[in-house]
Amino acid sequence: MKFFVYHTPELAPANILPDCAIVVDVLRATTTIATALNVGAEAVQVFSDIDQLMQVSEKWPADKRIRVGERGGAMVDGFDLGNSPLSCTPEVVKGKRLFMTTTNGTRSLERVQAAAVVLTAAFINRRAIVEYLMTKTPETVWVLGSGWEGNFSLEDTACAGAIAQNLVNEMGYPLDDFAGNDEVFAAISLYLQWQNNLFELLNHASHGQRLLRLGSYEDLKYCAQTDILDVLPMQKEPGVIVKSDIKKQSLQFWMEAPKT
Ligand code: 3SL
Repeated sequence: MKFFVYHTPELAPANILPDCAIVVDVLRATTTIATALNVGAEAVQVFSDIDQLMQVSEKWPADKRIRVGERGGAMVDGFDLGNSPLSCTPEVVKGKRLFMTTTNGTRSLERVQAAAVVLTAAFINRRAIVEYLMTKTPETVWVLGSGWEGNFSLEDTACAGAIAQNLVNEMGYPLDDFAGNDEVFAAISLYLQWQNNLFELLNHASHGQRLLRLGSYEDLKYCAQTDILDVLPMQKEPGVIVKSDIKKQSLQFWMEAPKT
């Protein structure tokens, strides 16, 4: 496995795609996606463009859709929810499709949506992602941070490092063979520095500070937790992310396979 980290979608190479692309937007799109799917949302369909979201969601039954969106951290006018993962309770989202648009996370998803496998990751579902990679061992893996309007964000690269570090530990890969670019070393170092203080890291992050100004302290606390949800969000068709059970089937196969 060759593992690459790109801090933002703009930094990923053009015209090629990996076997498996993992999009990260810890604050907050991919944390919200994992949370919504974990409590029974039917799917999350992502759009970078608000008008396109309105057109597509208009055709969906009104009682089965929720429009979720933010710009600059604040809820889009006329939408049902902003992008807080804490709004995604079973009462609100179970059985429904979330039509989501966000400033950065949905753009990253669009950048890699043609890859063979597209997953979304955050700290809260890091372990589910690692288990998938351990069982499927794709040849090339990209972790794509979402950043903020083209700029680096601490939390996304730290999450990429959390995935890489856990994988290297579990699989015993020599780091020099595993790392496809220098960013992998940087991401692991960042994670190791902050792994026991992720909430503090999110408080230092520029988007964390933006969210705190908007009153989202509880969101930051929630997004800073590691491995609390066993959910694997996977794209089933371009832009449509569902909860996959592939990870469980594969892990069971891996554990039961006769050792040679
Ligand atoms: O930029 C994004 O995609 C968002 O997740 C930003 S926010 O945290 O919802 O404001």
